[in-house]
Amino acid sequence: MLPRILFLAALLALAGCGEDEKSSASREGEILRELGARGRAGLPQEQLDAYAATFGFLDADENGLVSIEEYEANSIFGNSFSARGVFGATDRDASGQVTLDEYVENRIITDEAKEIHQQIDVDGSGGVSRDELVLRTSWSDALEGIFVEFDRDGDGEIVQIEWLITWGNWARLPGVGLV
Ligand SMILES: [Ca+2]
Ligand SMILES: [Ca+2]
Ligand SMILES: [Ca+2]
Repeated sequence: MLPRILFLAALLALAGCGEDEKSSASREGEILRELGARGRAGLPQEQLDAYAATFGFLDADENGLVSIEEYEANSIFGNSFSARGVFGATDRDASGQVTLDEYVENRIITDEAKEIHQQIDVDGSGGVSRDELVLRTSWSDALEGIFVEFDRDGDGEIVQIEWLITWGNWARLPGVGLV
């Protein structure tokens, strides 16, 4: 029953019409949960505490916010293009500062998404193919519509950054309930 529902929802989304926020969010939530997402509910308190502790380390001047300068100085990415990319993706309201909530939310979503991407990429190519996605899910008709939403450059492999973009957008939709 579920694949049929997902297929119809996928067609609606691709057509870009008739997509009310609530039914759309539950569709994306179903997809992420089928892929194995558990979100905040799947994490022990110690992990959430560890994320908060890392935030405290990044926030060198202890003003409760992480600036790009603090992030570049203290994150594993250093002063790099990657650092600015990750910082921008974490700073959801584009205020130029990352709050504790933004930081923890981003770690919950991206750590889980990376782990699941790695699990699904069974041949270790660095990308998820259609065949690998079939192995993981019960999708049949719905698979193609979902695959193309992840494979943003259309080359037939979902590399980690493509996975994180679509996953991150969906996981944060109101009503999905993962963060
Ligand atoms: Ca600070
Ligand atoms: Ca692969
Ligand atoms: Ca791709």
